[in-house]
This record gives sequence, structure tokens and C-alpha cells, in this order.
Amino acid sequence: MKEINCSNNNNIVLGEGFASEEVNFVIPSHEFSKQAHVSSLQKYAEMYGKSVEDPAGFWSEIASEFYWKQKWGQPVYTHNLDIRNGKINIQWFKGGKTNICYNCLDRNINAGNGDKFAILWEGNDLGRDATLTYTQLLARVCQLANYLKSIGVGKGDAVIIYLPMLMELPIAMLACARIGAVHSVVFAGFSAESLAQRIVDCKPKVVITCSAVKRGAKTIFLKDIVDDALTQSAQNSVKIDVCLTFENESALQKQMTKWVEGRDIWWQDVVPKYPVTCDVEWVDAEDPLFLLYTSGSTGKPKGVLHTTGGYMVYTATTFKYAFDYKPKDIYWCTADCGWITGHSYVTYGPLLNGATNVVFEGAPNYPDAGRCWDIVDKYKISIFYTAPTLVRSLMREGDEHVTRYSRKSLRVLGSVGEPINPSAWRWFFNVVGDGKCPISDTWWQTETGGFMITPMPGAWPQKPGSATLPFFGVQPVIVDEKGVELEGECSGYLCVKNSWPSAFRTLYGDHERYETTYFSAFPGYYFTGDGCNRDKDGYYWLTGRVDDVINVSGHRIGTAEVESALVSHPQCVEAAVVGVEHDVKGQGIYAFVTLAEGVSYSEELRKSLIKVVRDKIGGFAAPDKIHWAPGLPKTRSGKIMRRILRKIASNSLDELGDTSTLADPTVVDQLIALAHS
Ligand code: 6R9
Repeated sequence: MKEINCSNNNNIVLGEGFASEEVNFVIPSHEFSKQAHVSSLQKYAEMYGKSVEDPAGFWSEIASEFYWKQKWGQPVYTHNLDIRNGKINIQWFKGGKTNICYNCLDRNINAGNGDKFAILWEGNDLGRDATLTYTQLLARVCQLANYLKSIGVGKGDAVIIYLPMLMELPIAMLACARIGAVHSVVFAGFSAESLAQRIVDCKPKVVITCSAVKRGAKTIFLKDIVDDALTQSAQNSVKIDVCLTFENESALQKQMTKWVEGRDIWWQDVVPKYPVTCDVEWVDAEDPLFLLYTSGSTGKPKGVLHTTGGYMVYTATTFKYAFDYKPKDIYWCTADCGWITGHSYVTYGPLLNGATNVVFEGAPNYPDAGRCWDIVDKYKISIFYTAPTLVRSLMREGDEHVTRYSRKSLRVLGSVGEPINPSAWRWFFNVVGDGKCPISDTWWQTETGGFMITPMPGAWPQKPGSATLPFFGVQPVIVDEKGVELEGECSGYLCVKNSWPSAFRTLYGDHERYETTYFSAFPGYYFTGDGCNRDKDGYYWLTGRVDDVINVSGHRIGTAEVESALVSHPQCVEAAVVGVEHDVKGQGIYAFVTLAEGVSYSEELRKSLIKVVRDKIGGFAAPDKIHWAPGLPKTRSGKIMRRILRKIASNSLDELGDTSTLADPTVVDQLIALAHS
């Protein structure tokens, strides 16, 4: 591939933050395009045209490649995305009976791929690894599925999975899917309190965890966190009868793990005793597959609910096209299954395609900054999918950590989680990919289930920093603040018109919140919460969240969640949290904190405020900066003016704007004076 400078004849309007960088096109090589699933913009345009003109026909044809116990009924989909016409509702392939675990495993085995590796597992410590073929994976899934059935878990029951990136994590997800149970994976970096909150919300029949995990040189005692969470949930009247615990012996052995007799069961003591075959529970396409909690603008995390059929068809298809996946590829996504990326593009998308999938337990910079490329060479990885924050942190360590490895197996790179700044894009492209691997910068969300705006490698030129064009069937629109759809080159709020198969169907137990959060701001559309520019070539440039959600290292954190953690500290009376630009994390967390009368600021207090956030949410949500605030800028009606706080946090004092409408304009001067204390 070559990068050509088009800045003279193609001056593209850049997204906020990228304004000083020149935009170049990166043209796919002829050899790459020739072999790609979608080899040209013209071919894409034909397929895209069909997908939006006849979504039912387009998706039915693809869905027919999967196994359905019973074919879906007509119409193929129904939806109402317009709140003015009544309840929001989306259905795809209703009446069809299928099972996603069967389609991931049995279907691929029946097609002759039983001996192909499904999972290549790489442990945290060098030299620890393991593999599972499709046949072996199915056997492990069935044993767990049988065990779960034996303790009374059945169709529609929730199961909480709090596991690190062991093979047992995708095994547990697939076992739930096999018996129609609804998994809810909680990222193993969440605190006991966050885990308890999720347990109380979805009331699982069982919690699945492990003794502990090593990440880098650190051991994290997961079972202790679960014990604490189960005590907290019992205090909220949700008692869990079974805590199935995998002994992760390299981190912590059985004898050292705290135990509650009668409730806690060792995975290794029970699961291997069960048969290696297990009948499939055929479920309706619209039966729930999983719940995944994500952060929103208000305090309580939202249980995003995905159903089976549409999610299956869409994740498989996006995986195939956006990565130009071919059966001989070896694929590695660095995301954790605790986030949506791990659901759709570690577990389901790759396995539905019969791919060989690397699952990595450890930290990507352990024992040193070359670990990723060591893994790439070890397994001859051809598709490598990661987050901009990792790219930026490795970029800082210097090229030699990359160039001392061959990486010649790589052919496609991917990025997700936040906008990738052009300089990180170029480093990823030139240094990691040796200038030959297209980068799929995939824009999507927990709510969307799969890729929405993404390059198709080989089909069209890329522009560093742009997610480029919509995937099949996706109709993005950019609206102004009044909800008026903008045409051509423009800048505004990103919405989506019409549904796509893997759209989330509701927020668990709170359909009203689903409707107000996503479908009320701009009636007739799904509102993504993201700002976006479209350039004159029709390319989309995501500019970040426009709501009160911060994106830290690709993890979504609600400002309200951090604020409520801070104010739970006995010495904090008020807190306002904003995101600020951060070199590695993309955004950092900046907290303005007002203390109780008579309490004075101290380093010790700063640490204890950070600790309270770690305890209530998890380490990844810890504020980067605490700014002591004698008062907060508020309107006369008491609303905190975050706009002003963002400017103070980013030291853009000449952009403070009009402060005269504040109830007390002097607080702004006080805050500026304290900015460097
Ligand atoms: C998949 C995932 C969703 C939010 C989303 C947006 C940001 C994700 C992006 C991106 C620009 C990309 N985001 N991918 N922004 N370019 N390629 O990350 O889901 O955790 O729900 O976050 O992440 O702001 O709204 P989720």
C-alpha cells in the first residue's frame, strides 16, 4: 500500500483534535485488492445499495448460510425507531429457531473443521500456553453446559461470568448459549461493589469465577472480590447459591483460596465429570443471548440486551468483511471478553467463521514492550485487532521493540474503542504493518453489537483517522442540534436511520430508559452519543462522545458514576467530573471536588478519594487529577456548567466564554487560581 499526499487537491475537513494534521489517502495495493472479498469501491457500492434497498433479501441470503432448526417467518424484520409512533421495537428473523453455540462449533465441525484450532491460548507468563481444536472446544463447552443444567440453569436464566482471559471465559459464554441461558460477563477489573450491583440487577442463578489471575507481575485475587460482592448482594436480598470457581493454579492454588462451604464449587471437581456431548436448546432468533452492562450519562450502568439471530448473522458478516477474513488466517483481538469487543470479535464473530483465535491472558507490555509482536511471530498472526491506547503506549516505547520481530505474517490491522489519531495510525501502519497492512478502524458500540462504520480492506483508500464508510445495511445520518438531517460535508451528531440485525433490543428491565436515552433526542433515529464530521468524499470522522460519557483507554465511563463514587466519601460534598485529552489513554478523568466545611486539602485525602473510586468502580476509573474546588460553576437554576469545567481542565482559559450567567461568577477565578495546586 502506498500513502499519497492529497492535501493540495483534496482538502478534507478534519475532526476536532486532528486539525493540524495533513490528510493523506492510503491506497490499497493491487495484490491486496485482487484477493479481497470486496475488491473495489464499485463492488461495495453494489452490495451496499442492495443492503439498504432490500435489507430483508440481503440479510436473509446471508442468514441462510447458518444452521436454523426452523426457518424464520415473514416479515424478516420489523421495527419502529420512531418514538412518535409508539413503543420502540426491533425484531429480526422472528420465528426462526437456532443456536449460536451450535453455529460456532457443531456447524464448523460438521463441515470438516473439527481438527482446526479454535483457540490458541497464551498465558501471562512466557512459556505458558495451550490449544483447543473445534472438537475439543465443543467437548469442554458441553461438559460445562451439562453441569449448569444439573444445577438447574435453563433457558432464560442469567449467569454472571467474572473471569479473566482464560479459555474458560469463552467456554462459559458458549455453554450458556448452548442451553439458552443469558450470560452477563463482568470485566474482571470491576470492583466488588460494581459486580454486586450487576448481580442485584440481573439476579443470576450462578456466578462463575476463578481463584485469581496474574496480569503482568501483579496477582489479582478475583475470588476475594467475588466473595465481597456476594456478601453485598445478599445484603440486597439477592442470594447466590452456587459460585463455580476455576482454579487458575498459576496465579493462586486451591489451598490458598478463601472458601464458603456449600456455596463455592471448584470447576475442576465437577465439570470434567460431565458428558462431552450436550443437546442444544433451540431458541427463537429474538430470545436473549446476553446482557452486557455499560456506562451511560446517569449513575446506574445499563444492561444492554442482545438477542440471538440478528446478532449471530451480523457479527459473523462484519468479521468476515471488515478483516477480509480467510480460512487460513490466524486472528488476534487484544480486547477482553468483559467488553463488547470481546463478545463480538473474540468469541462469536471469529468462531462463527471457523477462525483460529488467539486468546491472551496477560498484559500486552509484559515482560516488555515487545510482547505483542512476540505473540504475533509465535502464532504467525495475520489479523491483529487492538485499541488506539495500546498503539500509543507502544509507540512511546520506541520502534526497536517492534522491529526486532519479523511480523511478516501480518496482513490486516484493526483499531477500536476511540478515534485513532493520525500519528498513531501512521505508526501502526508504517512500523507495525511495514506499510503493507490496511487498517480497519472500526466504529461501533456495545449497543450496536457489531461494526457500523469501517473500512473494508482492499476496497477503497483509507484516510488515517477516519473510520471511512458504513457497513452493509447501516444508514448513518448526521443531524444538527434540532435533529435536522445534514447533507454532504457536515459536522453534527451521529445517528442511525432504520435498524440493523444486531441492534440492541432493550435495556434490561428498563425499556423506558432505552427509549429516552437513545430514541428521544432526535425522534426517528437511533442516537449514538457521538459527534461526527463527514468530509466531501463521504468519509466519516468520529470526534468523540457528546454526552457525559468519558472514553478512557477505550473504556466507557459515565461521569455521573465517578461523581457518585467521589461523593460517597465522607469528606466530599460535591464532585464534577470531565474528560481531558490524555496522550496515551485518549481521555483522562479530571475531577473537581468540593470538600465538607472545615476539611482541608491534603495529599492523603487526594489518595483516599482516588481509592474510593477504585473500590466502587474499578482501577480503570481512577481520576488522573483531583482539582480542589471551593465551589462549582453553576447556572442560577443549579446546573453545573461542565463546558466551563472542561475549559479549565484543559487550560483553555481564553475559551471560557460567557460566565456572566453563572450564579456566582467568582468561582471560576477561584478554580483557575487553584488549577496548579
Ligand atoms: C466497540 C466499543 C463505544 C464508544 C463510541 C465511540 C467510541 C469506539 C471507535 C470509537 C471512534 C472508533 N468508539 N470505536 N470512536 N472511532 N473506531 O468500543 O464499544 O465500549 O460501547 O464504546 O467508543 O465514542 O460511542 P463501547
